[in-house]
Amino acid sequence: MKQEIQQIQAEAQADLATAQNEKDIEAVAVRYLGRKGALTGFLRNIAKLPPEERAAAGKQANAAKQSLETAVRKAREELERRAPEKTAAIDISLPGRPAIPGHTHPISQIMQEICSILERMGFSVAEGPEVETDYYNFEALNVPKYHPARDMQDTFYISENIVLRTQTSPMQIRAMENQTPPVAVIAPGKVFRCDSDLTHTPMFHQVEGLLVDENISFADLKGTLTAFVHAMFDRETALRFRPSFFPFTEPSAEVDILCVMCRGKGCRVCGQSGWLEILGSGMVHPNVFRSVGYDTQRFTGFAFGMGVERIAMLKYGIDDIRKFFNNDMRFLGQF
Ligand code: 2U9
Repeated sequence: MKQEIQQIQAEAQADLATAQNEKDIEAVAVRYLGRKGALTGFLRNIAKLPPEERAAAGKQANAAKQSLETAVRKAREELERRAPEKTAAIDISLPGRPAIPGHTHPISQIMQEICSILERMGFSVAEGPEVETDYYNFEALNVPKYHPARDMQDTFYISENIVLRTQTSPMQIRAMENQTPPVAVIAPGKVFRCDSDLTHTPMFHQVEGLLVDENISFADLKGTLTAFVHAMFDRETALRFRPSFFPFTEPSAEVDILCVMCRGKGCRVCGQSGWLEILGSGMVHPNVFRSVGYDTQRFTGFAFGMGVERIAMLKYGIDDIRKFFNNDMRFLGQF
């Protein structure tokens, strides 16, 4: 497999080295990177490999793809440098290119949609800084220093006590510090984690929700999230709550929805399980209430958090999170 990728890569480089003109370079790009290209075909077949080989094969094939894309771009630039008049023959009688009007980025669109559903349910939007103190990002959320749960989120440290926020929860801690229950806030925004692959980028977006009042129960959490999922996807989308662990909630649950692609039959997108994980949730841990001085005998609350890119990927059937951030107008223009 490794050899196969190396061989494809070597052949592509050799073809590129002999390319004389724009047409030759284009032919190499199509032969290896096009829809029916050798590398594309290889990437498509990765799903058929045994599960333990997929990650390594995917990583290597993607690296080969990126390096070939760079080589093709460089070859074009080199050609343009050597013979600009050949690649850029200008016909001044041609009409100008139409200006493409910009539009809201798909991630912002989804984030606005999530927020507008939750705002209609009565939540207000909280705001706060992207650079946070260790206290607001971790301590106040029941994640003390050296707690093993810190390993769940690879943190970018600015200094010993200053971090790039790894979740949007600090905004909700501040909201609780500034008001007494009932509290119903959502916290949308950028978060940062040292992580990068097909489904993770070092910066991504979250929307978290928090409801605190007297007599709030897990049933309220289930009802709210069910209504949210039905509005975000459709009323046929079933939910499943799986027990989980987060330091800031107890009990905690991860929420799956019936696969939007196969509706539970099992497909590539849901890894044949029929379900897709879309968010985490739980009842707010009493230690979190203690940090903000709330009476833990009187008040209970639920919280939930979701990754916006993940929701967008599921909604639009996108397999690589990085597509959202490459600024390729052919991709972004579709939304
Ligand atoms: C307060 C107290 C508790 C927010 C929560 C999750 C569970 C969760 C993940 C979803 C995907 C992060 O982006 S992700 O990797 N989030 O699973 N978030 S409960 O809990 C809070 C928030 C605020 C004061």
